[in-house]
Amino acid sequence: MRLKSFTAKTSSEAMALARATLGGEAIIVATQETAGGGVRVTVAVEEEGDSEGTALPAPAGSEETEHHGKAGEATVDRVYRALRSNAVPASVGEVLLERAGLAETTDPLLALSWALRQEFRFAPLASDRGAPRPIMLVGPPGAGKTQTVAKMAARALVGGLTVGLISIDTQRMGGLARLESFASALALDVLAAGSPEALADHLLDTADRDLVLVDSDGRSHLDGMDLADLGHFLNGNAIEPVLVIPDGVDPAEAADIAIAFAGVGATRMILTRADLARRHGGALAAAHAAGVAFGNHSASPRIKDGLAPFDPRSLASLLLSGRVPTANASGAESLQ
Ligand SMILES: Nc1nc2c(ncn2[C@@H]2O[C@H](COP(=O)(O)OP(=O)(O)O)[C@@H](O)[C@H]2O)c(=O)[nH]1
Ligand SMILES: [Mg+2]
Repeated sequence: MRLKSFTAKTSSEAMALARATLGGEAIIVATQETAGGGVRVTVAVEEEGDSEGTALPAPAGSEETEHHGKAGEATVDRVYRALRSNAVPASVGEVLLERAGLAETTDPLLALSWALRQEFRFAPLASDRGAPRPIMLVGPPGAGKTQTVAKMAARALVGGLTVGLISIDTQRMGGLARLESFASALALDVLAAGSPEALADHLLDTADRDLVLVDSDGRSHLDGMDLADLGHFLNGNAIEPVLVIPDGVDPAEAADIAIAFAGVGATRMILTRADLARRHGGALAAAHAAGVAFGNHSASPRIKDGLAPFDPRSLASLLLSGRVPTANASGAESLQ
């Protein structure tokens, strides 16, 4: 048995293409919308029933993909087992497996890196280089937002940058105090902003800093009013909201969280508590469902351990071995 995919504008067109090419024996194993607005149907075919001579040319606007990269069965099987043990949802796993099968390598790490590079965006924050816009860390309560602010501030200071710290977490008991205790260890002040207007004033006060970080109180992804209120603080486009999401969350819930925070403008995410989870499928589900890019990754509560940037290879390593390489290796570059 072998897998083949057919992509067309609609699922019935893709299925008609599959039947026209393969005859009645095609068994549909997955149907999926593609990023370009089309539909991809994956079918399983018996080896004997498949004769290249009978294949019809693909109609205009459709394409047929054969699974015949160098990867081979053992490589695809290793990737399959990694995706399954990470509880990666089937809809995401099928696309990754299909892409891994097309990779021109027999190394599972490189095949999965290649598949991840095709399917996800990677946009790590470089706190040692500053940021053109102030960054607000947003996400559910307890996600690790304050810890992330402290890690980014510490990294920036080590790199010789000037840092501004603001918090809109002014209502909750202890919310501000937690950031203040990190800040005093770094010899920084925290400006408290209880309203969007106060935040706008503090942004003016800190406009000369290389990096301005805004800590926020946790918001519920199930509460539209709470999120709309957060939106007011984001001040149009003036601040970049970055989603902080804990690892090990149920994939469907993680997807809902990411979609909700993408709704207030988050386009990339920082994954925290990776050291406390063995299944990283929630992170993939979140990024895939909401279209947010993989930013950075935290695997320790200690400030000095900082954040590691994500790239396809480090994400593949996390999925295959539970570890992220310490050096920012990017061997995936050697693949096309
Ligand atoms: N083990 C571990 N703990 C973390 C990590 N990031 C954050 N934490 C812990 O998670 C808890 C909540 O973090 P906090 O920054 O206060 O969350 P916030 O409510 O989103 O601001 C704290 O106890 C942190 O020390 C991480 O990467 N690994
Ligand atoms: Mg906090």
